[in-house]
Amino acid sequence: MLLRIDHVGIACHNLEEKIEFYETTFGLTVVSREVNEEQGVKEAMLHVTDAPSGASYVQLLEPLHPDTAVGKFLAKRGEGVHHIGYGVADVTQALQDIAAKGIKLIDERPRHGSMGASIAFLHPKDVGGVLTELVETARH
Ligand code: CMX
Ligand code: CO
Repeated sequence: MLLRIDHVGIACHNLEEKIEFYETTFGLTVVSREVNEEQGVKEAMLHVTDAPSGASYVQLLEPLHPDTAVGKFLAKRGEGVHHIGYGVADVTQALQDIAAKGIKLIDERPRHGSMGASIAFLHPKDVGGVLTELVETARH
């Protein structure tokens, strides 16, 4: 079901500062910057590598307001790894298969994610404390 690690989502207070850190420390390149109002974030995708099943990224996330998923996370836990995003071929099918195993879904249906992807989250309580995102990359 899982094709690759699509991205690791990292919560931060200052997106521009963290982008510069990842660029200068690791030589990563920003390939996309977006504001996603629905998810309550300002975010950047930094390309790490390509693989036969698709690319992998670091996703840097700054909250738009304190009362958002990432804003609450920062207040409670501080900066750090917020979620893991796995690539899947068909996010709707994957959600159905995972729900059938009794795992709690945050999203019953896919939402709009970075770079035109369809995304959906699984609840961390049913995934050993890991907020898990499924990502179906946009077709070109
Ligand atoms: N990883 C692991 N556990 C997390 C978590 C995270 N990122 N965020 C919250 N939790 C845990 C909390 O620690 C808390 O656990 P306890 O009950 O044991 O204290 C519990 O989940 C509830 O936390 P909360 O602060 O009350 O937050 P909410 O229940 O309001 O929301 C969650 C938690 C996961 C449902 C919410 O963050 C969510 O819907 N996330 C999905 C959307 C998202 O994260 N969008 C931003 C990224 C967008 C993108 O990747 O493109
Ligand atoms: Co993500």
